[in-house]
Amino acid sequence: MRSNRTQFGVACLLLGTTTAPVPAQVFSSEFFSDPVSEGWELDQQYCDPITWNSQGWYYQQLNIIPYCPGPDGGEDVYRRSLEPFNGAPRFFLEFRLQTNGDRSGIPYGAPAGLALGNNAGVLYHITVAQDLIQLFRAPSLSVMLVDIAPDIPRTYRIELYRDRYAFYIDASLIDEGVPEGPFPAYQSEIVWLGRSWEFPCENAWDYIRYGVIPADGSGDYDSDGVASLSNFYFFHECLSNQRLGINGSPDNNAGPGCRFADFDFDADIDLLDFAEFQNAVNGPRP
Ligand SMILES: [Ca+2]
Ligand SMILES: [Ca+2]
Ligand SMILES: [Ca+2]
Ligand SMILES: [Ca+2]
Repeated sequence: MRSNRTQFGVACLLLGTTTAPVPAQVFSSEFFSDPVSEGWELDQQYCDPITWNSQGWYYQQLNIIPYCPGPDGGEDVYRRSLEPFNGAPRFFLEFRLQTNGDRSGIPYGAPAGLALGNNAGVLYHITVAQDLIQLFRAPSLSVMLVDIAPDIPRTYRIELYRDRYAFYIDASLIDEGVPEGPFPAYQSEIVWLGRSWEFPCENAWDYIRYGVIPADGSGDYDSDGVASLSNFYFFHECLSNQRLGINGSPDNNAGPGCRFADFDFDADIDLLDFAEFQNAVNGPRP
């Protein structure tokens, strides 16, 4: 039988879960500094990749160096464990990337790639060339190839639910289906890389974000239970039409990554949504 003291502790714990802020449920790397400074583990670098940051982008210049060892030419590879998100009932990954790399590298995981995976064989592996995307999920499933127009950055997004996965490029649903298994689960991780194969390439990464999908129309991008000014960075990105591939402004579909900002559920993010976001941040008027 529990002591009164234990019961009191349990009651406090229960009360605490309803009133204390929830930790942020989203990891975001916006590349205002180098990947390691933003929390990534450097996996490996081959053949002297040239890398730099500029105005919130991370660049990888990967060359072909004849005397270089290894089959892969230049490489610049990072990883992170997804253990904190094990069992998340709704999980997203979104990244924004442009490369000038040739599509001939795609069978070899070049010129740019990002993979979610675990030991149980659940895999979402996106390889990006300047004009072609490959999505590979499992040996038993056909490889998906999507042509894209070159020379602009694209936004890639995976959404994972218990019984459904979806893959988006910018605002368009490209593929959906039944997941091969739960994800993230035991020993899941994310790996991303730049790699040159037959040709040199330059990759530019704007951001990599992942975590719990925020509630639609909540303004709460990081799912910590409150819409706050820290969420404004992401709201403004959805509102703005100043960046290629983001469809801000009235009557445009702002894409799945902006559903959290769409307070009136009409797919666009406009000044009406902004007014609602301000109300959410400031709280209800007296
Ligand atoms: Ca950025
Ligand atoms: Ca928040
Ligand atoms: Ca509207
Ligand atoms: Ca709207």
